[in-house]
Amino acid sequence: MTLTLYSSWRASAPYRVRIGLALKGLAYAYVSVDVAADAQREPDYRAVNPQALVPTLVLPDGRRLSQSMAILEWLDETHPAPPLLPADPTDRAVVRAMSGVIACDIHPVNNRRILQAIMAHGVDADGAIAWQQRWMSDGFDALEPLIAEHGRGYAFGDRPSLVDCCLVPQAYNARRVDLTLERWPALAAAIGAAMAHPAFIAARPDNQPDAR
Ligand SMILES: N[C@@H](CCC(=O)N[C@@H](CS)C(=O)NCC(=O)O)C(=O)O
Repeated sequence: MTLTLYSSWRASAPYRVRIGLALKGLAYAYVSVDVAADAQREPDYRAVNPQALVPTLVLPDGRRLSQSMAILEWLDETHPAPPLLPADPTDRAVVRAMSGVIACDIHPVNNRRILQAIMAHGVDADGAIAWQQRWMSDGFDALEPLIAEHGRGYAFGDRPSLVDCCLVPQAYNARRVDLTLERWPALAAAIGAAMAHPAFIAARPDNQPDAR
């Protein structure tokens, strides 16, 4: 038995985990959940993940892990090389903080169910795009000086870390709402570097079996 990832090609939280799996060189079975059709809310997927969100990683012994950041930390603890977190505790805190700007402060307010909720309260399609651009811009404003300070090729240091696992999928989301990155040169450079890495190429949405 192997690892099984419940994923959806364009969804950024599973994209983070695909990057982590590829960086660790781990093979996995891919199960597609059609988030665009809200298949994550169907009873069969709720039985896998009661929160009705992707990703879920099913371990060879059948245990299920949810929440992309918990999954990435599990991957790093069980397969330490190459590391997703630096060795120094202070550096680790910085990497977690930079990742948290995306995973805790940008992504949750732009998630599908949130967009559906604000549109149900009268926000139109253009308003929903402006909403996403606003929160992404806020987060990128916060990340830019941190990447300028800590990045040496990648977002933190000279090798891919947890930050890049979050940043590249977030950049994919930014493109989907026409948010260009000229205002954030350090961030754009780190994204460019990571996107050329083979693990990030393998994890790309258009390289997934359910891409369309
Ligand atoms: N904090 C969760 C977020 C998971 C999440 O929001 N996944 C999105 C796709 S990126 C989803 O399943 N959205 C479905 C919905 O909003 O109904 C994680 O990091 O895994």
